[in-house]
Amino acid sequence: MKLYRTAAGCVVEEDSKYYRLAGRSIDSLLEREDLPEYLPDLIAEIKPTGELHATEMLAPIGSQEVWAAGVTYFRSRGARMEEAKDSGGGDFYDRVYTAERPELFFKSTASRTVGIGGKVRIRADAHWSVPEPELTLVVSPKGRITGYTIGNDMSSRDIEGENPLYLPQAKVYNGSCALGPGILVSDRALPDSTEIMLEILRHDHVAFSGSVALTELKRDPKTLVEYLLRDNSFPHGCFLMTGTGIVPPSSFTLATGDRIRITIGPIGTLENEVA
Ligand code: DO4
Ligand code: MG
Repeated sequence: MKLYRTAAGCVVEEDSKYYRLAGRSIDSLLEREDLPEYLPDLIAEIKPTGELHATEMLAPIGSQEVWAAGVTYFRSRGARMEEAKDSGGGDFYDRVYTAERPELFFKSTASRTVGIGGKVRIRADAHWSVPEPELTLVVSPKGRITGYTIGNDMSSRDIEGENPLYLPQAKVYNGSCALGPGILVSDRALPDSTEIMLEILRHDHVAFSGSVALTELKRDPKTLVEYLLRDNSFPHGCFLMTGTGIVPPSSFTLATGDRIRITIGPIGTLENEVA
C-alpha cells in the first residue's frame, strides 16, 4: 500500500487502485502509530477513483523534520576518508563507521525539500556536488517505522571535505533534499536483496549509474531510529535517511540540467532535475 500527497489531499494506492482521502492531512496520517493498520480500514469505506499522475505528486512531507545517518556503507566511509584526507578529517569517518553510536545529522525541513519532478539545487559556493540516493525511513512519534520512501541527500563534497565541521553547510540549503514519489506504508523490513539504483542523465546520456543492495547497509534501521529518538521528540513523526552506498567517482560533479533518477523497486522511482 502506498501513500501520496497531492495539492488536493492524500491518496492511497492499493492493487493499482487509487483512493482519495478527503480532509486528511499528511501530518494527521504520519502522526499515527498504527498507520499500516489504519489505512486499509480507511480505504475499505471509500470508492476508488481514476489514476494518479506523477505530475500531481508532492513531496510526502508536512511538519516532519528530515534527519540522516552517515557513513553507513563501506563505500561512503572510503569516499569521505579520501575527500577529507588533506584536512586531517579522514580518520573521523573510519572511526564513526566502526563506532557503536552512528552518525546522525539534521538534514531538512519541508521548505527545503522537493518531491518527484521538483528541482534540486547545487550550492552556488560549491564546486563538487553529488546526489546521495538513500532508503528513507518514515518514523512515527514513538519511533515505529511505519513506512519507507526514497531520499536524495544532495551534498557539497568540497565543503564537507574542507572541514568536517562544515557538514551542516554541505548538507542543509535550499533544494538540498528530495523525497518521494510516495510512501510505501509497511512496518516490515525490506528484504536485504532490495537494490537502490542511481542514474544521472546529462543531455539524455547516462553520465553515471550505480547500484547497491541493502545487504551492504551496516546499521540496522531500528537501531538508527532508537539513537535518533534518544532524548529527542518528534510530535509529527520524522524521516530518517539511512546513508548512501553509491558514490560517483571524484571526477564527477553535478551540473544544471542533469536528471537524477533513483529507484528502489518496492517504493518506485524519484526523478529530479538539477536547477
Ligand atoms: O559524514 C558525512 C555525511 C555522510 C552521508 O551523508 C552518507 O554517508 O550518506
Ligand atoms: Mg548521505
